[in-house]
Amino acid sequence: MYVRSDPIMISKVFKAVILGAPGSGKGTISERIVRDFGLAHLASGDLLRSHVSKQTALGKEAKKYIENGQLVPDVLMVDLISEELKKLQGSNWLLDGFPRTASQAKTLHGKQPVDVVINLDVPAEVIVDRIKGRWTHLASGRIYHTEFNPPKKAGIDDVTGEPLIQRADDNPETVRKRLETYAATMAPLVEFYKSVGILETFPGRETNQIWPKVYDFLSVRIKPKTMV
Ligand code: G5P
Ligand code: MG
Repeated sequence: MYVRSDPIMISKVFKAVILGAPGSGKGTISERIVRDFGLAHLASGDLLRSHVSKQTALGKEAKKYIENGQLVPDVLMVDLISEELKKLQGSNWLLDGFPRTASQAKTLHGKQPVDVVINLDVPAEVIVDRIKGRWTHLASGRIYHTEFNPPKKAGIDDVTGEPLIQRADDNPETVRKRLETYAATMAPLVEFYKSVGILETFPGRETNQIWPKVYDFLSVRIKPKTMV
């Protein structure tokens, strides 16, 4: 007698991108996505800051752009992210800060098409105030804010006990330039993902208002680890 075996489970890898202006809450929402959905988180800014801090050749090159509020050239970013994505083969992942231009998005789409693009739409006036209060743990990318989510002890990372830093590009002048750069480059990027049909925009002024909507959106696409 023929006994049917269990159906083969085809486990498809879930790939997501989070877009949004500087300070819109990409890192903050990403931390919650990692916590609740278990995706591996790859933040292009964290990777670059690690290269800058280690003074690698890429770090030395990227520093000039980052500190001027400009984008690091596409070719450097595509190489950096492609290498990192190779390490995540077989895992569900979330890209934060990459792609940043239509050209980066098209290259990524040709190599690793993503399933969803979460676009945070937060007004610029909210952002400028937020960034002033941000403190970062450089090694992990963990983010704090003096009022919104302060560390247990001022200036100290909750998990490692190491000192927190204020990012070199978080001064008001560079933040202004970063917002200008974003305004000049985001439209073709958003249009590209709209044309592919995978862009979902989440407008709002507060992360705590936006997050439940992102959670609901994701939870019909990937099984949550925990309930909100
Ligand atoms: P990054 O590192 O990708 P940005 O500029 O895109 O930098 P950033 O600044 O990291 O984005 P975010 O992640 O969107 O912002 O925001 P966040 O850190 O979660 O939140 C900001 C602060 O607000 C935090 O302190 C948080 O706690 C607080 N906060 C969150 N929600 C709320 C809220 O509801 N209320 C309040 N009061 N506070 C809240 O890129 C850096 C540079 O690297 C280069 C570029 O030079 C870029 O400028 N780069 C690239 N260049 C080319 N191509 C790429 N793909 C590149 N990627 C990076
Ligand atoms: Mg960030």
